[in-house]
Amino acid sequence: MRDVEVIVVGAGLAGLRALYSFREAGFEALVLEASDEIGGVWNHNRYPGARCDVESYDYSYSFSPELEQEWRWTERYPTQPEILRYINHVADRFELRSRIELRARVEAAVYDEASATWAVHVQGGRRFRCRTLVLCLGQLSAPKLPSYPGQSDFAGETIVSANWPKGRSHDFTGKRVGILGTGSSGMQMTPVIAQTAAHVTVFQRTANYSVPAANAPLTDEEDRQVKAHYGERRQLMRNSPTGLGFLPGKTKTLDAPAEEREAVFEKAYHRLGFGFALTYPDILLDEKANDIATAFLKRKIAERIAVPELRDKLTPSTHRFATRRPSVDSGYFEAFSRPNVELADIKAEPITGFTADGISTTAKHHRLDVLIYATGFDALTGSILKLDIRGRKGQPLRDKWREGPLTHLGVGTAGFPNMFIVAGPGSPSVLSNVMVSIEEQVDWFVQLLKHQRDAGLDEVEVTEDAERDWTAHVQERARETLYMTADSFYNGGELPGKPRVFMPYSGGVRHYRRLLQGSAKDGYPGFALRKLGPAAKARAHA
Ligand code: N01
Repeated sequence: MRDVEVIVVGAGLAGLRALYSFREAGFEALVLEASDEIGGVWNHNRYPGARCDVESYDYSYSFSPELEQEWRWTERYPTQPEILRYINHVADRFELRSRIELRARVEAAVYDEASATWAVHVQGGRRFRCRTLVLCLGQLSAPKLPSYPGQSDFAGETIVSANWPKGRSHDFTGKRVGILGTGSSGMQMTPVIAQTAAHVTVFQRTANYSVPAANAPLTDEEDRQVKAHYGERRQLMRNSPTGLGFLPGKTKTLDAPAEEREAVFEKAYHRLGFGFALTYPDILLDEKANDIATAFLKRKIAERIAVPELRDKLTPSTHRFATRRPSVDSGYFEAFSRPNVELADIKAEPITGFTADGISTTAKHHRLDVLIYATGFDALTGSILKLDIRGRKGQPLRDKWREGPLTHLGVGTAGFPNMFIVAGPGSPSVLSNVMVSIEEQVDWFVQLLKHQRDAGLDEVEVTEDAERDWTAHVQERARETLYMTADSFYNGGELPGKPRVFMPYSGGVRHYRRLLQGSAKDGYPGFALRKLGPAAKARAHA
């Protein structure tokens, strides 16, 4: 059993930021990472075309002005390899690697009430003991796969996009490739794979909204401009609802004259990516407002589809714009003009079975050499509940969250003292530029741990009253929006049997930050702060 003050689980963007900040505050922190490389989802999602749909300058750490000035992003939207290079640069630049244990898959964490410490069990038998456990497991990092009858009969190459085999070439020359799933991952990889593959079949269950990325190389002049005003840019991001730096317009959609609205939409569509959803403040709040934005986007999507018979099939019809996560794509709809790209509409013509050489639907048999699952994730709770986490009296977190996640401020849950979650359920997480959310929360945790250290407290634990109220508040805020009108990974709708509750906090990063800061200022209401007796202290140090 090795003793460490703070154990951080996961060496992705959140884990590295946590390690850096805890270390700077004088805590002895150690990161345990299951993989043989750092980077989290950016290490695993090596699929062709993988890139972030948040702009490079904003999808980066703000804690070091020197780092901001030194690093030179090359494109407006960064590719997966570039983000992974950035993450590795940060690890080297701030000498983080000596405090990261790779190939250390945490299987379980058990709270010991007598000593107020966590025992952390790593695959292979190693054990650690820590006072504080920080989960940086990623919000979209537990891949989910479908289970069609006979699926394992397929004898070709099978690839999971979220776990792209390291070193697997992106060249599919001569191959017939099937892509199952049309979320951001499927939409990003389709045009790229189509460039080399002999044939691509895209299996679509639900057509998805997308705004074109308007990606481009970043010029030296742009770089100088951003770096000259980086501080202001960060301030704008932190004070915008989503952390993307876009402020919603003040005029309501229906109050704007139709011509003006069209011009505003047109401009946003060609430049803002996700910002399109914020052109008017009520697009996600009011059905009539949403109808107008949705109609505009449907029209735009149809214009991008050259094959008339495909327009209806590829244009979303089952949900409103932005009630599920839209994509920001580079040439997805245009790819269907290529003679080697085919759409299999598996809602209209469902899959009937898998064979050694492909997938059959009610319409035809699709012969495939390679099948790529781009079928998404068990979002927000999947990565946490994969671990066997046991709190007071041995209560499994899986039992406690059976009806959905319960947290106070998204940072912790009652019965699991000294355990904190970064970018998890109950926080803005997937509804925000997650870099802003990560940094906000990590800084707050550091402040809390310093308070704990200075006051000689052994336990910090969310109270049941606070988590009941916060969880109700998260639902209440979601009910003010249109988010619950569709099944999505925001509300458990992505997985059969998952509790259908809204998981992220939709109140925006700015409001969320005020709540966190208010909590610290007021002495952490909603948290029980305890000193245990000398016996517990002795046990912790035994
Ligand atoms: O996953 P998704 P994703 N049979 O859940 C389909 C982030 N991300 O990996 O809609 C057939 O969006 C499913 O169909 P349906 C980003 O937040 C970011 O694409 O459920 N199909 C859907 O089409 C993104 O939103 C970047 O009917 C099945 C697809 O698989 C999130 O990750 C890049 C199926 C899953 O779409 C997830 O994106 C990539 C089944 N049984 C991803 N089950 C960035 O740019 C599921 N599907 C940062």
